[in-house]
Amino acid sequence: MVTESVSKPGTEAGGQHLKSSLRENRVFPPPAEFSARAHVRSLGDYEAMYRRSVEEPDAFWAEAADSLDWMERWTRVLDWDGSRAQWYVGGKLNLCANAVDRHALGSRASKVALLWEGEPGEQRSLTYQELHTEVQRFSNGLKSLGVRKGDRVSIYMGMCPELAIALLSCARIGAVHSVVFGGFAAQALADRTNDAQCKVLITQDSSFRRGQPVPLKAIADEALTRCACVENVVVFRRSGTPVPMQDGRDHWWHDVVERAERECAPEPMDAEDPLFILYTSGTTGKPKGLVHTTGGYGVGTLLTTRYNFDLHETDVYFCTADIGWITGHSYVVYGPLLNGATVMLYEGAPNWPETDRFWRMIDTHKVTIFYTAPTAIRAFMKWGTDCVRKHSLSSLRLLGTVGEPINPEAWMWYHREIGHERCPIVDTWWQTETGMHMIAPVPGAVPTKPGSATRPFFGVVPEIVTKQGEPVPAGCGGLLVIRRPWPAMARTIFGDHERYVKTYWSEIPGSYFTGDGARVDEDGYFWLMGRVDDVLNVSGHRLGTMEIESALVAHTSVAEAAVVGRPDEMKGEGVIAFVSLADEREPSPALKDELKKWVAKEIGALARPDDIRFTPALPKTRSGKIMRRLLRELAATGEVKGDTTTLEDFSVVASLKEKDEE
Ligand code: 6R9
Repeated sequence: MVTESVSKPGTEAGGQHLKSSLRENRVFPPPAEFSARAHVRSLGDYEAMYRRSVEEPDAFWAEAADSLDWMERWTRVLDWDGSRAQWYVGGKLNLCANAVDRHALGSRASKVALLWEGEPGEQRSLTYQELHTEVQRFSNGLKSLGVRKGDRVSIYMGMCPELAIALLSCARIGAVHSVVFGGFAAQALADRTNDAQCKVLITQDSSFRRGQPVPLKAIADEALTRCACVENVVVFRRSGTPVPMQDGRDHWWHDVVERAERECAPEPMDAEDPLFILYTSGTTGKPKGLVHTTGGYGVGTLLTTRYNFDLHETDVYFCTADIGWITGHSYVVYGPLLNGATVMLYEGAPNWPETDRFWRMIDTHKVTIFYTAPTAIRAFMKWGTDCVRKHSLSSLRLLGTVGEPINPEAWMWYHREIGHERCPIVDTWWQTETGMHMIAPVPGAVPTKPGSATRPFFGVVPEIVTKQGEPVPAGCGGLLVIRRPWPAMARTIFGDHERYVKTYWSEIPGSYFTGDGARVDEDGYFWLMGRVDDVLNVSGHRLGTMEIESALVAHTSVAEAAVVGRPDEMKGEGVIAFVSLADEREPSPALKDELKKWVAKEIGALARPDDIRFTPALPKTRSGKIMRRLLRELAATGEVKGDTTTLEDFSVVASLKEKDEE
């Protein structure tokens, strides 16, 4: 039983630090002074709005859509046949015009849109008017390279204003952007660029991370040897490091915009025209290119940004996510800019040159809203409070987290050390697929509990069910599903609608299958418990075990590989690979190292295994399936207690255990 107690903001009920979120019972009501100025000011107001949003969804989402400027009004809010959703049917709009033009041409012309710090310390800011100019010129630049409505554009850059400009320019001319995180390796970039059949690739010479240049153009060049679809490459000069330019294919960003006309009218887009593709890991080796469309995504990100961050005109908003992930798409670029916010962008590492970099930036730029990941918070905790307490942080009024469940200790530290017990913490549960926040406390209204994402956003109907789709009683764990469509949902997997329907809408018929486990307490609060499939969450980044396995078996020394997650205090989950070697290859520490490096080179440093364990064979069921459950148990605890009755060869487990005891 979970017992609830209400405490004043800033006090810990019982004064205890509880390890397990299952036993967490602290409740933090929204600070009164925060609620007084919030968009939604009481739990009653939230509940009334929520009730209306689910009882009259069409009316709710129709009203929400009025926050965007439409070129042609839609005729129906939603068409849904169980596998294909169409939101705002017949509507026409342009999201770049909504994110930029209407602010630039209205009262926000001289308001700062983007505030940037490079890792070495440079600062730049662009007003909405300046952003408008830059976006129009780059849009024309893309057109001059033959990019047309519907064409796909691959983007492989670091965090800088030009990255946001690249996304917005694609949106302006109706091209579909496919951003690949700058930490991915050449092969991953090539695979994604080929899958989406991108015509153009936008990159930069290099960016900075921990004082070192990240050679993006060089990595892109390697990827491009495997991408026949790419005709033109645009290279932004960020650092000035020399890079080879291929005649006829590679063009400097500054040359492209210099030649371009100044004015570019935004393309009228159908509400259901694709806006972007973003790849994410699934349970097979092939990442899924999730397709997000224009109207519903715009409405969903605009509304969640406004309510969940309680965004106001004077806010300075800083989300530390890279634009290469969905958080960066929805809550660095689209959501905040659609609302006309001032958005802070930072290029590099949080501990460069010192561990107080974020806190320094918050004070310098008077950041009011700060949104980061639990894994980052755990790193801050490790770095100690000295570097935090040197800074005032008095501009902050709201904190957010995303990417993985937050442990209550990290929540409390964030609350105390960064929020000074004055800032609500908004724990946002959502996914690449959902496009927008799905479960999160509306901060002026919903009391928070450390470790819980709390309650659903308006119009979202989550439920916990068994594998058979039966509802489970309050307090019991089960599968998290979403009962009905929402506007920012991904519409399909690029080129594979069947996989989309099978993965998301068939597992529990009639519902969206999230792949997460969760439970609900008697206050209707959701407690997320992690993935129930073969997807790992390493430092808030999604990784498919199969992707890492495919990379490993591509190495000539490897016969077979199985990858599992192991609980990790800092990263949430660590990557453990069990590897059986090809004939005549001998295990050695050198080979371990080589395989770790190999994975980092094939996929990216984020996928590098924390540990590799050699084994003569992998434990399999009689039908030949690798018994991951056993391996997970072994990786976590060093022993296997679970049921092994279907195990093919008991000696395999015995030998794996011996290895562990070495
Ligand atoms: C936005 C994003 C999605 C997966 C998701 C879940 C985990 C994200 C969470 C969370 C608990 C939160 N996740 N936010 N778990 N509490 N607040 O991270 O998208 O990269 O697609 O990952 O991340 O497991 O299913 P994505």
